[in-house]
Amino acid sequence: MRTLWQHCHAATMAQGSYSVIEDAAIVSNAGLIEWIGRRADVPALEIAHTVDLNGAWVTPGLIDCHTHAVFGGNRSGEFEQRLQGVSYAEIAAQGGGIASTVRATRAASEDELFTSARQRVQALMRDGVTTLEIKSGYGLDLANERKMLRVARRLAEELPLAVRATCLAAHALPPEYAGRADDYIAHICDEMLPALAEEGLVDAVDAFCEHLAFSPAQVERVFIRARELGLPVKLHAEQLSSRHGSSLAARYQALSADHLEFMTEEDAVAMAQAGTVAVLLPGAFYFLRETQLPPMDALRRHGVKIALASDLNPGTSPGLSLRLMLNMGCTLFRMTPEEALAGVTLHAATALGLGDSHGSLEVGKVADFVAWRIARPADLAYWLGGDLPKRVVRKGHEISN
Ligand code: DI6
Ligand code: FE
Repeated sequence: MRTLWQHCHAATMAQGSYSVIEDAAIVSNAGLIEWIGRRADVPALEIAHTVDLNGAWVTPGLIDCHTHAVFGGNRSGEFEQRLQGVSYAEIAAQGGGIASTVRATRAASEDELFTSARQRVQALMRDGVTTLEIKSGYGLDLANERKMLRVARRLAEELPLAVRATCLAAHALPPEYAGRADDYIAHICDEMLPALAEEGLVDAVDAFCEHLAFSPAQVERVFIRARELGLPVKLHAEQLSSRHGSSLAARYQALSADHLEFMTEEDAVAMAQAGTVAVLLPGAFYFLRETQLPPMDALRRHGVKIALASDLNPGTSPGLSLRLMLNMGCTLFRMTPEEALAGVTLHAATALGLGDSHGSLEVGKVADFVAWRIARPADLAYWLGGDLPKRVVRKGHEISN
């Protein structure tokens, strides 16, 4: 059943630039984009429905390529502590931080996690998000990591959006392994990853490479196992210090390395050569009141693809708006609105291994798009969040929002 969407302008984001088509039309068929171009050039096809978009700007559906949307509890109490001068690292050392969310997540049932995550995911969807990544990493044992990943799968079944599930078992050391980080890494490699992969719960494998988490050597063991299992890898790297995790990620053809405030020029070269996407997370930078900026010039100079994401998590980025991240990417990291939009469309798709099917308005890609009632594409990065009038189309069907 073909639908013709017309009376719109399209920012197609092909090749990661606006690539505007004025007075555009889109033909969707069987969930895919069958044709896109100028309205005057629509081919003679049998059309079942015609939709008038009233002059809207159409962009690809937004993609949030880095979230920890499934978790128990929240950490607003730690937020208050941090505002009184206690650092994130100090809170972690006192048993708070990630460990406190692990306790709350382990204590929650799968249904409770599903219900709280659905609310947060629906908030992101109100910004036009049609594809989302969700990481585990607050269970830190087989049963609880499985519980989180099952919630991620269930969200995709019950909501009109695509979800990629990433296993982040190497997020933090669980208390039962205190002082035995290498043993925990062995447990991840020998027990957790094979079981979770076998159950079809894992689309990619991530780790946290940092002094307060895991060393590059430990991360590498996880990467080797992931690759043996046929799973792509990603990495939280260079968030609080430089450990060249992003170069390590590039050596394993990682889909992305994320955070990256402390990365070096050599890391950027390695990532460019490997095609590893730089996922920047301005919400965490802002919320932790960091001052070290990611090296935007080096990333641009070496042609690293740059994505932007919410990092939605209870500790460092309780961010429920991807459009707010567009603004922060521009204001804090000096991205252009065009770079920012590419960062939540085409480059975000690439960071999830979906670059061939999602992230731009091109023939053959999934018909996920948003028709925004805005004057110019830059409006998407201009407003500080809020609910912009729009219509959201997922796989060729309009969804209510
Ligand atoms: N970096 C982050 O910003 C989050 N995880 C990570 O590796 C923080 C997670 C948390 O504090 O709960
Ligand atoms: Fe994260």
